[in-house]
Amino acid sequence: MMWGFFDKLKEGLSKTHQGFVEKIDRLFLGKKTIDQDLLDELESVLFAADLGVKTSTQLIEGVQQALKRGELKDPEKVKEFIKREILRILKSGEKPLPIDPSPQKPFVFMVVGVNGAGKTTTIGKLAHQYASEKKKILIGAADTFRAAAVEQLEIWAKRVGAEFIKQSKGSDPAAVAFDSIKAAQARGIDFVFIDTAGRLHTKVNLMEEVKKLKRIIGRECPGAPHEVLLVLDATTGQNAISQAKLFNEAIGVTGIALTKLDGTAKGGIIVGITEELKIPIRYIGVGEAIDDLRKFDADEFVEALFSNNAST
Ligand SMILES: Nc1nc2c(ncn2[C@@H]2O[C@H](COP(=O)(O)OP(=O)(O)OP(=O)(O)O)[C@@H](O)[C@H]2O)c(=O)[nH]1
Ligand SMILES: [Mg+2]
Repeated sequence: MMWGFFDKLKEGLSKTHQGFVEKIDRLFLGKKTIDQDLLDELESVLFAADLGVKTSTQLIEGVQQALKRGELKDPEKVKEFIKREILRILKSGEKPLPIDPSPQKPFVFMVVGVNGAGKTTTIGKLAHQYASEKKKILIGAADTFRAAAVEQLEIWAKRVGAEFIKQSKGSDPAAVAFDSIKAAQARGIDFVFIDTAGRLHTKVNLMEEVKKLKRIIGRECPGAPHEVLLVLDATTGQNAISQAKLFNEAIGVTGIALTKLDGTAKGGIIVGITEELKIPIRYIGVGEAIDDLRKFDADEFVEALFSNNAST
C-alpha cells in the first residue's frame, strides 16, 4: 500500500522531475566550477519550475553563501543542497491532521476553492478515508450553484456510506450548512464536510458567500469549522498562490489540499505555497481514484521528486 502510493507519487511527479531535477542535472553535467553564469542558469530553472520568485531567490542566495563557505566545491553538491533546502521548507509545512483530530463532535471541515480545483472529489476521498476508520460522516452540499454539483457529491456520499444533506439548486448555501450542522449534532456524527461553490457571479460575491457560510457554521457549532480546507489545483501554478491569499484574507485558511500533482510540470508550486503562505499542506492529490489522495509527507514527496524515474 505504502509503496504503491510512493510509485504513484513518483510517476505523478515525473513531469516536475523532468522540468526541474533533470534540468539541474544537465546544467551541472561535466562542470568543474560554479560561476555566475551557471548560477544565473540555475535561477532560471528554479523560476521555470514554479517554485516562486521568493523561494527561488532564497535558494540561489543559499547556494551563494554555501559557496562562499566553501561547502559546494563540487557542482554535484549543489543538487544535494537544493534537495535539502526544499525538504527543510516542506517540513515546515508538514502538519497532518490526525485521523481523530479532536474529541469534539462533530469535527467540521469547510472545503473551499475556485471552481474545478477538486473540492468535491477531495471531500469524497477524505470521507472514504474517515469512513474506513469507522467514523460517522455527514456531507453537506452547500454548493447550490449547479444541480450537477449536488448529484456528484451525492454519488460520493452513497459510495462511502455518508449521510447527505441537500436542498434544491439555487437555495441558500448557508441554509444547507445550517441543516448539516443541526443534523450532525442530532445524529452523533463524527465528521462533517461542507462542500462549497467555486463559482458565483463575481469574485467579491464568492468571498462574501464563504464568509457568511463560515459565520453560520460557527454560530451553530462553537469552534467550527475546525478545518477550513482550501483545495488548490497544482496545474494552475502561481495562480494557486494568489487564490490562497484571497481565501486566507477572507476566511482564514487552516490547511491546504493540493490536487492534480499528477501530470503537471508545476509540482514545484508546493514549495512556493509553503514558503509564501505558511499554511500547512494537509493532503496531496495524484489522481482521480478514491485512493489517490494522501496525507502530505515531506520526506516522501522530496524522495519521489528527486528519485530517478528512468530506473523504475
Ligand atoms: N488527475 C487528477 N484529477 C483530479 C484530482 N483531484 C480532482 N481531480 C479532477 O478534477 C476535476 C474537478 O474536480 P471537482 O472535485 O469536481 O472540483 P470542484 O472544485 O468541486 O469543482 P466545482 O464544483 O466546479 O467548483 C474532476 O474531474 C476530478 O476528477 C487529482 O488529484 N488528479
Ligand atoms: Mg464541486
